Amino acid sequence: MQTQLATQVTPELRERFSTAKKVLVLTGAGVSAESGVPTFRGGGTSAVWKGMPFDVISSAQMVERDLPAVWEWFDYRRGVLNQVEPNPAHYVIASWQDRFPEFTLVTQNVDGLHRRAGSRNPIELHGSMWHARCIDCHARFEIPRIGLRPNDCMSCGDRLRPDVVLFGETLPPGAFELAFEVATQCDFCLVVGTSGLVYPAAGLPEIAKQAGAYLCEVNPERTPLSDLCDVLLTGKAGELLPRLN
Ligand code: BJW
Repeated sequence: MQTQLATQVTPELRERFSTAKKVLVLTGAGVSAESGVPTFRGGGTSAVWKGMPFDVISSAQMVERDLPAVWEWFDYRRGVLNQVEPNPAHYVIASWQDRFPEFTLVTQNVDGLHRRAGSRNPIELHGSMWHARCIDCHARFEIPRIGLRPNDCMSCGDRLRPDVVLFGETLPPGAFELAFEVATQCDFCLVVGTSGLVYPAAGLPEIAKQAGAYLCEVNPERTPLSDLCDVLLTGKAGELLPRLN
C-alpha cells in the first residue's frame, strides 16, 4: 500500500483515530521543536557543544573520559529547558490519555516536557535529563530544579551521571520491552517528530504495522519510516496534532 501524503487531517484519518481503541504515540525531538528546544539532526549549530558533535559529548566514552564536561552540557540544556514551555502538541497528547480505552506515550525525549504538559506515565526510552544515576550502584535521584543537582550518590557516595541513554548504551531495563509489547497490540500508531534513525526506538512503528495497526507520521520532512506509514501528515506537530481532535 502507498503512503498517503496530506497537509490536513483527512476524513479517513479522523475516522481511524476517533474509533481507535489502543493508541500508541511515539515522539522524538521534533515534538519539542516548537517549544524552542533544538532537535539533534535539525541542522544549524545546535547539535554541537563547544566544538563537539552531540554524539561525542553524549557518549558513554565521554562519561568515562570527562564526566564534568558531560554534566556541563546537561546543566546547560536544563537551563535552556527552564526558559521554555510545553507546546500544543505536548498538551493534546496529554489529553488523549483520558480519551482512549488504552493509550501509551513512548518518547525518546529526555527533556521532561511531556510530563510538564500532564502526561502521567510516558515510557521514557532514553531516560530523563531531570534524573541523575550513580555510576556504581545505579541509584536514581531526581534533579528537582536548576541548582539542586546532587553531587554524589546518597546511597554509596560514588559519582553521579545523567540518567540518560547515551550512544552505545542500553536502554533502561524493561522500557523497550514494555514499548514493544504495546506496539504489538495497538491499533493506531502515531509517529511524531522523529527522524527514525535511532534504534531500537525506530523499530517500534514497524512492529505496530506488522501487528496490523494503522500508522500515521507527523513530520515536516520525510523520514526512513515514511514509506511504512499509511499516511504522512506533512507539517508541524503543534499545528497538526490538535486538529486530529
Ligand atoms: C518536527 C518538527 C515539528 C522538526 N513537528 N516534527 C540497529 C540498527 C542500526 C544501529 C543500531 C541498531 N540498534 C542499535 C543501534 C546503535 C544505535 C543507533 O541507533 N545508531 C544509529 C544512529 C545508527 N543505538 C544505540 O546506541 C541505542 N542503544 C542500544 O541499542 O543499546 C543496545 C546496544 C548496545 C551496544 C551496541 C549495540 C546495541 C541507544 C540510543 C540512545 C540515543 N541517545 C540519544 C542521545 C540522548 C542523550 C542526549 O540527549 O544528549 O537520544 S541520540 C538522540 O537521537 C537522542 C534522541 O532521543 C535520538 C532520536 O532522535 P530524534 O528524536 O528522532 O530527533 P532528531 O533530531 O533526529 O529528529 C527530529 C525530527 O523532528 C526530524 O525528523 C524533523 O524533521 C522533525 N521535526 N520540527 C514535527 N515542529
